[in-house]
Amino acid sequence: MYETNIKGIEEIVKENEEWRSGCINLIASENVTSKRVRKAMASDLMHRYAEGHPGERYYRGTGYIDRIETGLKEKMKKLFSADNVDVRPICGTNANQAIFGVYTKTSDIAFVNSTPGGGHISHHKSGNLGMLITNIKDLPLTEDGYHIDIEDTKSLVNRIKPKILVLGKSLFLFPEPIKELEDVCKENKVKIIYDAAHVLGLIAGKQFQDPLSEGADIITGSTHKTFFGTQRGVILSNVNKKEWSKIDKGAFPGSSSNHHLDTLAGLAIATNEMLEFGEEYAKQTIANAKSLAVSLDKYGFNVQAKQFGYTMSHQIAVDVAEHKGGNEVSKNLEKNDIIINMNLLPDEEVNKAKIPKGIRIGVQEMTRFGMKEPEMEIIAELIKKCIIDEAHIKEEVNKFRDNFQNIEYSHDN
Ligand code: DSN
Repeated sequence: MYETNIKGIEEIVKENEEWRSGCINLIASENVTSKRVRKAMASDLMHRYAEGHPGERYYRGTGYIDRIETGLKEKMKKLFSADNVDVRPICGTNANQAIFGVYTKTSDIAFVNSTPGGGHISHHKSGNLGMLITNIKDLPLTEDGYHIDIEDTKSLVNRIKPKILVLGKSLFLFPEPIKELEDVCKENKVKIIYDAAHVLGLIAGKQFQDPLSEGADIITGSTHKTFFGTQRGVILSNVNKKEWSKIDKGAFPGSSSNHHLDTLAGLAIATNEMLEFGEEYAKQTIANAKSLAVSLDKYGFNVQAKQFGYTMSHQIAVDVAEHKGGNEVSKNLEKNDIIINMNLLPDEEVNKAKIPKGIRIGVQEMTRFGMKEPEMEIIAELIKKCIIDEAHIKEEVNKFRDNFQNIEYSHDN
């Protein structure tokens, strides 16, 4: 049913807010922002334009925006030990578009993670890389499906000589083999682009790999999954000035015009929060993911990558084929206010995307609400009750979630 009446729309917004506050959200690509970040977004900045760079805009009236953007860039450089940063992409896909446009021309070849292997849509034929080039090859995986096969990749790089190698993905359990592939890429003049959208906050918190120091040429990412928001994109790199000036043009005017100053101010506050609380938050997030994996395994769920300790990130993957697959499981959980997404697993065909056997679970949002290992055990038990016992648990979920309403790792409280 559609709502066109203003009051009706406002009512939907309110209802969504209320409903969400009772849900256990385990979507791996989302997070919540602090009250201070939200306040900065609901300001006059949302009406303004600021193309170009601070101090050299194509618009007048940007003095305050310039101060925010300059400060944000300095903080990002510090957080990621990067000489260059572009905070203007309005999302991760937009950041990827800026980079892909700089480093590829029609006849070039790219290596990426496959969709079942976790690769993001923007890296693929149907996404923005596919709009630039057609020759996109999937990186080979080891038998377990959650790691890139290093030796096979090295020989493919030597033989095929792609222009870019895109690491990082959406189903992202373990660090990528950047160090191991750095030499072969350098010898063959292959640029390593690392899409950190999912793990940006874990990198900022120094609990995941450090892509730039390990040999990646460029990091792209979104700023709202394990990072503290707002929904935007970022590009980070230590390439030389001449190369960076091409990336700069890729970001503007290449892939964006104005860059949404309300979310820019929010991101500036979120970045301060990351500098202050990022390490503690990232540690807890990863500990929570492991704890949830162990508890789900204990209840008999087929949690993936057990032989590798399940995960080193905010995510876990579960094969729920024996429970009617990811589509059914995610729908049943949603009916009980537990929100997750169905997900292809590495050994599935891409045409199964709407009926995959897997689910992907991310604990970063519930961690931000202050949950720790004991709460992960409760969440596992709730999932077990819903999926294995087929019990109605909505009220139990809402009651449990009631105790976790404050945004932690912030100065909200
Ligand atoms: N597709 C999103 C995800 O859920 O991983 C990222 O853009």
